[in-house]
Amino acid sequence: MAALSALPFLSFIPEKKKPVDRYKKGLVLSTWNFGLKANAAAAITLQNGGKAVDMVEAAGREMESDLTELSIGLGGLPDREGHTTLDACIMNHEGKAGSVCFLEKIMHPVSVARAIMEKTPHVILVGDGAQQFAVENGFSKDNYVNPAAEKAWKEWLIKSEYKPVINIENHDTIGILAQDAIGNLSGACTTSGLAFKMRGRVGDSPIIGSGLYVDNEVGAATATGLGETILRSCSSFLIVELMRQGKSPQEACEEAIHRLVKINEHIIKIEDYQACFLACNTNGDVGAYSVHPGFTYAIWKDGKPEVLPSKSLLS
Ligand code: SD4
Repeated sequence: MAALSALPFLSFIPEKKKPVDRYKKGLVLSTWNFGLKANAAAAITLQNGGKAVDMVEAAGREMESDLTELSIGLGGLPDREGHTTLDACIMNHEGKAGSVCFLEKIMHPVSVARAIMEKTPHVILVGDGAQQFAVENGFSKDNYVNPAAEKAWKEWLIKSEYKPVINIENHDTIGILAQDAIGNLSGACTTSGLAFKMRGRVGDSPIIGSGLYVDNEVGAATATGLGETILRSCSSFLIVELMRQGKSPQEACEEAIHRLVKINEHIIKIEDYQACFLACNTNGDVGAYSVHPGFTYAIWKDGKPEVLPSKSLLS
């Protein structure tokens, strides 16, 4: 059959997006040094023909499978009562999103988020309801407790002082952005949230628009750091909107950090929190910026893996 566009009277029908050279090798970005490992999993998925959404899910699962990791998945540091509770989300190139909050005893929250996105009319499921949905959809319950996380919690209980320290393990969510072989974008975020948080606390990471946002016509952004500061400023949505207005990913991340600092000015001292953003646009340009130095991100581009330091507002 002749291609539709070959028929003159139908020539206004847009061509379906085809792989073009610029996208052939794809792009993966992940927060922090450990993103290298996540990016490698996404790259393999791309090479096996996976779409952007498959790439970000594979990257998230890679990190969730590491049970020694103290800030992601079942090995993560617990809340004040000793329970590890997980937050994750995913967003695809069609603007579909799924999110899971306050999930316990399930190994792969990012995949539960994807199942919510694909199988339900909802965006967010939380707590027991999220766990019930997960089990009904074939995820098994897992009672794993990371001995190192349990030990850290017992030590924390001695003083019970809630004081997140910037740039250390309890600040290491993974946010992942990927562009596939046809240029589509997707993103995911997965975390055990802040260590020793109040029971029931949910951070920015699973909240669409705060910890993650993807708009396939513009770009994508993700965040890490003290979730409360990011939640107050809807940062990932803001970054994408700034890019829509013509800013580069770097300019958008910088402006979003300025806005976050201003919004949080009277709430928390700047020396007491870190907030970090990572973004890309549809051309594959990348931006990263944080309040304090110390934020790093992993990039996989043109087949080359690298970890780069982000610029920061303060030195
Ligand atoms: C949260 N934003 O739960 C997450 C924590 C984080 O690096 O990003 N740590 O607030």
